[in-house]
Amino acid sequence: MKFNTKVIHGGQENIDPAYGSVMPPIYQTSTYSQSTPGGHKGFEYSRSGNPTRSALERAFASIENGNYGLAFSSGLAAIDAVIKLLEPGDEVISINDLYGGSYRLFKQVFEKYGIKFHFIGMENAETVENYITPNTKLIWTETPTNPMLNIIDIEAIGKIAKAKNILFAVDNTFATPYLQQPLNLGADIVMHSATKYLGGHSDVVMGALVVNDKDLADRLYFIQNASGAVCGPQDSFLVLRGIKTLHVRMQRHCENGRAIAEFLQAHPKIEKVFWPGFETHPNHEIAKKQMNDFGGMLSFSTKGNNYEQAIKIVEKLKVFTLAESLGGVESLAGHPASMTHASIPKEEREKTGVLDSLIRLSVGIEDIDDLISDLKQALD
Ligand code: P1T
Repeated sequence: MKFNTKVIHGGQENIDPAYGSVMPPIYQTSTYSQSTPGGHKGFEYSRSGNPTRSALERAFASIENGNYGLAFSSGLAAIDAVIKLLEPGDEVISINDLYGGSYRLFKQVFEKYGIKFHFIGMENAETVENYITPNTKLIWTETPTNPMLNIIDIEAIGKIAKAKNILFAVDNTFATPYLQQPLNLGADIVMHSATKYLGGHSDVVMGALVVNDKDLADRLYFIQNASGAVCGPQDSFLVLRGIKTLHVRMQRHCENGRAIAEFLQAHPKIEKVFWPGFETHPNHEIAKKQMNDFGGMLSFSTKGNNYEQAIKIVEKLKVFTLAESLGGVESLAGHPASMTHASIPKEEREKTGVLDSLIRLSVGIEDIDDLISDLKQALD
């Protein structure tokens, strides 16, 4: 199947042998009857497995071109499961520009358990090699990164990781598998905040992991069940429904994202627009190589690096909603320094460019004229 067919049918064969329903039933049950201990039809308790969640997990695997999918109660719960593969003394090389909540989980939860994190820029893939020690067990990256839209060469880092037998995980939340499929490029683990584009409608919080290796999948399934951060059947249904329109939504997100990036770039009050589609973006060529288009996320700063001015702009927006999160059909604006990335110390976040003047946009799929007029009136 090609991608646009997979989003609708991937992993969904024979979904309801009982009545042939086209969508999987929502199995709103915590447990399953057994004829004798162990005598069940494949499911015994919904933390361990639920048929609606299984349908979604097969869809996750299908769209990322992987063998095994796992669904969690949030994106952070999915990341939590990955880090629980490690042991005290292990080291992780992580991208330094990443979602504030991921940074907080690494620094404030897992460092307590003796796992060491190195936060570094990976725009030049070879930089990673300088931080590898015999204890390095995981390389963690986002691409495009949140919120600076840096592009990391997945294939190049995949080769470095493979040569040293280090696990390589890519948070594919911003790109989605419509734009790039990290497992095809050498990643071992793909992670999603499915809350975002996969769900697509800002009505559910969920996380996903997809892997190819059976042993790795078994270890993650063990953690998923042992730690228990699973999602419910109703939410599984919503994300399955969201995935069915991922390709058409992404197409429009990309079109609108491009038009807004170009509008902002030409605006006299704007200092800089961060969007991988510009030829002047430092890793534009890598973005072109590994992505099918450039997505609907962008960030920009206004001239003068003025906190009050940035706040005034986001308050004035009317079609764009000022809110955390991204990837829904509606356009959202955020102020990373005080919202999504407030858990990263100011000194650390400013090193990666998350200044007080930075505004992040999740460009939705509304009419482009309304979106541009809205930005224009707010900037004026
Ligand atoms: O919010 P949750 O579903 O737990 O996912 C966390 C997460 C992980 N990775 C990336 C790249 C993310 O953007 C997120 C969540 N991000 C936001 C809420 C935000 O507004 O950036």
